[in-house]
Amino acid sequence: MQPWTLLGVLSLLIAVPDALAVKSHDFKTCSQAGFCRRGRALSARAADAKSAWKSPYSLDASSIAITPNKAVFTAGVKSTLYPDIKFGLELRVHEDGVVRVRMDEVDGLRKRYDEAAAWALIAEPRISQDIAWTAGKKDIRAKYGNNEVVVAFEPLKITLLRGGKEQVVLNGQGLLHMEHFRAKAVAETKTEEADPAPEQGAEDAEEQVVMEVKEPNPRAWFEGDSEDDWWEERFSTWTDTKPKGPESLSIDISFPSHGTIYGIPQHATRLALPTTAGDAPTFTDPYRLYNADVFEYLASSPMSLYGSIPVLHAHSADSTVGIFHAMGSETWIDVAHASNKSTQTHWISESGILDLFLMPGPTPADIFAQYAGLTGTPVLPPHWSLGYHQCRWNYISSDDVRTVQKRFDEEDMPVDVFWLDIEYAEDHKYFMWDQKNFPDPVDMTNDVAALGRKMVVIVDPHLKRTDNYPAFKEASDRKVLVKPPSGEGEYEGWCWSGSSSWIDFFDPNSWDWWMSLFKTTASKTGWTWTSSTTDIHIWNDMNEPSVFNGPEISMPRDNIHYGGWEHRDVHNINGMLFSNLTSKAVQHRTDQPTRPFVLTRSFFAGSQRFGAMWTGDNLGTWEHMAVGIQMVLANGIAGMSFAGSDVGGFFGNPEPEMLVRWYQVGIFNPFLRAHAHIDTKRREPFLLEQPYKGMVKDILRLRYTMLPVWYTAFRETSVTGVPVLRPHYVMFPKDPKGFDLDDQYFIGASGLLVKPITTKGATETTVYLPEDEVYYDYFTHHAHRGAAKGKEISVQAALHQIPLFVRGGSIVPTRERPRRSSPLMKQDPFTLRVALNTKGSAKGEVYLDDGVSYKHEEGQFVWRAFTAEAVGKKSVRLSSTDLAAGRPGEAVDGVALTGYKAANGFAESVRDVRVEKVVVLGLSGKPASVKVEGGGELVWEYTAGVAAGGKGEGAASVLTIKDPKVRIVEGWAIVIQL
Ligand code: NBV
Repeated sequence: MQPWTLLGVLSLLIAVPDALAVKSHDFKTCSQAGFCRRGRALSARAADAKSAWKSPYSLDASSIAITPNKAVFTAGVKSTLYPDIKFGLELRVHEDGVVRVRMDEVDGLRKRYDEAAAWALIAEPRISQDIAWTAGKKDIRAKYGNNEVVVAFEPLKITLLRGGKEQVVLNGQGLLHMEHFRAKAVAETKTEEADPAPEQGAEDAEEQVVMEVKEPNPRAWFEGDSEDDWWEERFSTWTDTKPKGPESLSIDISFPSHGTIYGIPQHATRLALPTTAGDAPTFTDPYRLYNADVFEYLASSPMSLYGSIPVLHAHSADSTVGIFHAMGSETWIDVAHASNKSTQTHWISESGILDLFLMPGPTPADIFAQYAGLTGTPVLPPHWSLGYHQCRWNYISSDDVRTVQKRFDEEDMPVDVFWLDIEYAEDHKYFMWDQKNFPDPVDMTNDVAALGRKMVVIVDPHLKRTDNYPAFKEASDRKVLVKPPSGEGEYEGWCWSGSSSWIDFFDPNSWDWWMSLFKTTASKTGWTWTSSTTDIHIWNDMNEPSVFNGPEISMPRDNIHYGGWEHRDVHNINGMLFSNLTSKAVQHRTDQPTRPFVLTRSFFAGSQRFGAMWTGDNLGTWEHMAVGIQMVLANGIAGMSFAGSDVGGFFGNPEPEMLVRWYQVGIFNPFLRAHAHIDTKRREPFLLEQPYKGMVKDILRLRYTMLPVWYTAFRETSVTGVPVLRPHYVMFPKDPKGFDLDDQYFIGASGLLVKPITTKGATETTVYLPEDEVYYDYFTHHAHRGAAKGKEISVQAALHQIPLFVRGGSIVPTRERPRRSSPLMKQDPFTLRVALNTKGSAKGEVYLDDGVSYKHEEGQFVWRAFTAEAVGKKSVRLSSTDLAAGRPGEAVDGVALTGYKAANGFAESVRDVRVEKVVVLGLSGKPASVKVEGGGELVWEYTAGVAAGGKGEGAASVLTIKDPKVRIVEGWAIVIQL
């Protein structure tokens, strides 16, 4: 091992909780990235010039070509600075109103990377047939619905309007700049000396400069006066050869009617993005999107992290609009507010074409649908993956795994999954078990699976370069490894496995082969993972990719991928392909596909279709606990709902109070996993002293009781794209008081509102109630009343308490029998919490299927609506109806719903599952009788209290119906006579 590698590895292994600090010098700031520096300098010049600034780009009206159906137009674009360079612009409006704007250089010296959309999009979007572009003297425009797109010719400016009001403006500030390809000029310098003697070479001539006579550069006003890092760029000890020269893309995107923006994950910051430019910006650097393995990242920073989704929402009380930029190269985004009602952003990318999707909204829900229409919805995960995952770097042997499982069982703590980090693999050759410590991987997995549990095992993308490692050998033989800048041979870098290479997943020749490795049965054609079982699922880490001896701990940008593209062109997409392929591999390792679980650290637009992500190596600090929530919310609104952060914090040794709070945060993340660095003390929940141990047990059990809520929320997001965790602006888009809220949020459409505590020593907190509605404390049933203009309430939040509320008007299905793992809950009865609203009604739903197969696509599922309605003044009717049957023509994942029927094997398999308890909160008085419609009196109890319909606050009235003898799969009604 080389000395620097050893140092690198050692520094990674040493966690110093007291002096935790990111190694900022490992990563570029904008001023250290040539193209970002150039982009910011451009906006500085524009700002200095104020109104005198004019974009040199204009549309050549004579070149406009409109397709015969009038739906798409193309036109030439020119820059006055480079009259000979041609650009092409194309605009199309999709059926759902999304506007796609593409611009590329035409007949350039080289080709710009134009395939990012191909990796992110699910299909070529359908173009609207109802749109007609009309070209006038100064612009070309198209009206559709309440929207209009106007493309002004000179200077080029593209505006999306709604109801005549500007929503999105491109190049309104004149910062569009597509650096065209050019030949590297031999510096033309004039000297006062005579021309060099003919026998002297050109190179010598360059060196002979005595005094340079500068010619004024007519383009300097726009692009600066020097070839700033055009042809070569250095960072620390690395040199990027930049053979293509400058090719960056700058574009300003303004939202004149929107004062708050969200999205562009992944950054450790607030959900409502703080400013990076303009007056007194919060951050001095732009938000960076360049997938990176940032060691000990800061809890508040615009620095890049492991994944990138170039999606942004701009929001106001009137409307929401969205942007998706299909861009795979490094991108920096400045954010400024011209006023508190408008936002300006400036996107600076290293390479690639302009391929921008304007999502017109006008509500957040519309944007989720529009974005899902482009890149797909989150996957419906295996049900067990919503349970608790126990991870650590590392469980050191198969016996260690067995002991940990035993301890969970002894303490009656639920857990679904045990994880193995990199030390299971011999010499970090993933798939290859370390025989000494894991002599019996299949038996170990079977022991775990005996209780319905699963294992997740890490497979990193760096392949140890040794011929006794089939994954490397076969990849090398197939020539599917990423190439060095020369384009010849195999790129070699350092990672856990020492000298390593990386598969080029852009190469289609790698796909089937990679998928074949995960087969658990032997194959005649190549190596397969026969020492695994179908109860093993996969964790993909280090896929940014992380390269210990590479620039910014990653791959050199001038490395070469399939098709001759440079790594810089595809860097942000690269990690996604690895985990997407792995997900497909796990899905198809059996003849009948089963739902895969793959966790990825790196991700891009489209990753949501394949698996889950986590927020990487967080620190065991309160700040990291808090920002983890904000990061998970931001991922959700960018499509990546299945997200969580390491419970406990990866680095450090959290004290018991922190650990308890972290579990409270974790159970309200879609993905719930505890994880810890190799140098930390063991901290499995059963190791805690009382009362902490009991608290964590209760917290985990709470998560398990709520699995029906989580799964139902996942069903919805897998169809609509509306995130599982819903921030206030998504739920109440018209309430400005909620726009900045990111420490409390709703879970799906369940009506559950949670505010996890992330401060030390807290005993109470405030919770914002956004409407004039009753919110019931989930545990105490205390009825809090909000106000039409919003209201803050104070609530108790001692260590054993979680501020969790049920919004009046919701019915929440839970399963309250403690079990050791989620599959053991399959036949468990349900409890329904009916939280009446001020009008005395409520609704909710539950979705169930077998949780592992794709039979739900054939109609094998149970999907019920629960409704409570006031019937006259004297009774409330609570009923269960079949949502599948009630919505003919609708489809789930493209498959028509068939509802409950005899052939619905899943419904059959749970046909005896009962509702064992119904709790009705907020009734106006003691019932006279409670009966199943057409049946006899039920057993019930009533505690008088505050009624939902009144103005009162305090303990709500509670009706508890015991065992109403109704089944979950069937229609029924319970009538409460008052
Ligand atoms: O594989 C070891 C760790 C893993 O535990 C962690 O979750 C990843 O984010 N991995 C990073 C590599 C090294 C971290 C210092």
